[in-house]
Amino acid sequence: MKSSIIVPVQDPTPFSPFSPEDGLEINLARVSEAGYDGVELAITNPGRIDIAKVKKLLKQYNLVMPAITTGQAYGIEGLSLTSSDKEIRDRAISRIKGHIRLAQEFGAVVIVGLLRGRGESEDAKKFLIEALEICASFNDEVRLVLEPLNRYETKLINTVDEALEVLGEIGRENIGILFDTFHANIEEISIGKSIQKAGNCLFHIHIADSNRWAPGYGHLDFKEISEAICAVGYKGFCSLEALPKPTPQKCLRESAEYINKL
Ligand code: LER
Ligand code: MN
Repeated sequence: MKSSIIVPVQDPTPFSPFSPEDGLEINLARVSEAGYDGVELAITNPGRIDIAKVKKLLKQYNLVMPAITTGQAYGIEGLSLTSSDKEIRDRAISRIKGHIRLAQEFGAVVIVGLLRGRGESEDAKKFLIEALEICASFNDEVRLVLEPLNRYETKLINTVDEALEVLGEIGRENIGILFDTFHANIEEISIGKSIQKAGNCLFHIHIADSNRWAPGYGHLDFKEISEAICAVGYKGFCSLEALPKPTPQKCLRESAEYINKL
């Protein structure tokens, strides 16, 4: 299994052992040294990214960028694809288009996690489908991934079944599913069966244990998970998105070993 880890670039995230204040170069050096194959950058505003510099650093540290995380624009700026305010929806769509332009440079998938909002507006699902249609047709060559999130973060798309229903409405090949083991542990009846259902729509994976600590520190069955991932022929990355527990150092190093062994 190819491994990657989330590195925040502009604003902090609780789900990474890294802090943006340390700078991208130092953080990528640490990622590479710990044994990861790739890095998933958490980017609030893609317009402020120096593409040439990121390419140079990835090359220097022998890393690739399989995915871009976008949810900070919701947490920090309140952008949402399903807001009842059309201006906010339009700004969220423009932001995703910026991520798509950036993703094309790196062959990364663009994650639609919390940028879809908490699903509170009555028309949330309709707005989500409209927004994803616009974003997926913006550039056929870039893949988007819709991430089922647990009910305490959003009411909108908690399970693989719900995500597949939305993908069916959109009917485009460049949109698939990001499967996050932490959310699935809360929402799915069977983790293995839900991976099986995602099938060839499985485009990206986030890894954390049941308590969102590094894998191996909770009670998730990663043998079952890795068997299900292999059975659907998934060849992409497993990206660590965990609290920096039990310690940032252990989380960083032991997770790379854990994922690389899967
Ligand atoms: C995003 O990938 C995610 O899993 C969310 O739980 C972040 O809030
Ligand atoms: Mn996730």
